[in-house]
Amino acid sequence: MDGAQILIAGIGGLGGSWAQRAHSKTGHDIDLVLIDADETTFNAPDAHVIRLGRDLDSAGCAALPPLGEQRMRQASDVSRTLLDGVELVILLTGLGGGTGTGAAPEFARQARLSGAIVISIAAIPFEAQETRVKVSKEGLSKLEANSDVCVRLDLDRLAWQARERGIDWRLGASWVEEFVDGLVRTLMRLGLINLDLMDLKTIVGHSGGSTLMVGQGDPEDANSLLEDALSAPLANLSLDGAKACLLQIEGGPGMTVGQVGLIADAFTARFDDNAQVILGARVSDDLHGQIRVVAVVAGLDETTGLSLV
Ligand SMILES: Nc1nc2c(ncn2[C@@H]2O[C@H](COP(=O)(O)OP(=O)(O)OP(=O)(O)O)[C@@H](O)[C@H]2O)c(=O)[nH]1
Ligand SMILES: [Mg+2]
Repeated sequence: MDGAQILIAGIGGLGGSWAQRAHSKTGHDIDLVLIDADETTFNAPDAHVIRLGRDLDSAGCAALPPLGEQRMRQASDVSRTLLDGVELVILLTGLGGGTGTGAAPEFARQARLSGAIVISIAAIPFEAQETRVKVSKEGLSKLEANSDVCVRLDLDRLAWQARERGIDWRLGASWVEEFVDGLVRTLMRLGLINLDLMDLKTIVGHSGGSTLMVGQGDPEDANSLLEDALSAPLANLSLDGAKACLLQIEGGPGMTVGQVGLIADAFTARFDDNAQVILGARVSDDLHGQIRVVAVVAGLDETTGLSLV
């Protein structure tokens, strides 16, 4: 996908900080936009900024999603200019507040309208934050309706994993950075077998739930790689019966066709018998003795695997 235009968008406080971190990891060929009503989010010199509302203060959209949505609509001229020529938007947001919950689905809608594929990564509030969970649900269904792929991140699981590593949960989001980085690399670099945006479009065109996975590990141990990918803090991830998948396998110079085959088998074992799998493989000098797998999985049964309870 040479020369494809990718935009990372961070919406609201949490989404903005994740987007900044993901952007600094992925490098400079990719644009970043931060969207918020809260001025404190905009401390990245290389970012485009969409300010929501005139009277900016640190109150954000005061946990009012309709306000976030309305302000995003009012900014549609600015979005249109920014989205011109963009082929893929990777949208990061935390649901449950006003800005992310209200503005993210509207920005996703605007991005799709301008012809981009939209992959959203949305954090679901901690279970204990009951009001926020309630607020997030409406935003989530709108965001799913307006995205090609919507990945749900479970903050409880993310926090638990961060605690295990002894870091603050907000910093524990290195997982988010790796995830975005893996996805961008998959789409930007040329592989042994070439994957491109049309392949992604084909896969996300399948109806049903969809998600994304990234795993890294020992080339000889396909099952641990799959486990690594499944240990991601995604909400209720299940691959059973998936109907389509874009699978990119990236390894060091010693990677063999046999390893690629075994890994592809492990990742697709629980898919539907007739699943459409598009496989890409590439050799990267920076991966010594390691393999990284990125999978965009679609056509999931929404009622079983991915329901938000
Ligand atoms: N416990 C806790 N949760 C947080 C914190 N910051 C963010 N979150 C979670 O992340 C979600 C989104 O929060 P923000 O990104 O700050 O919200 P926002 O989109 O900026 O919305 P507004 O500020 O209300 O306009 C919340 O619903 C919480 O679940 C925090 O400091 N503590
Ligand atoms: Mg905020």
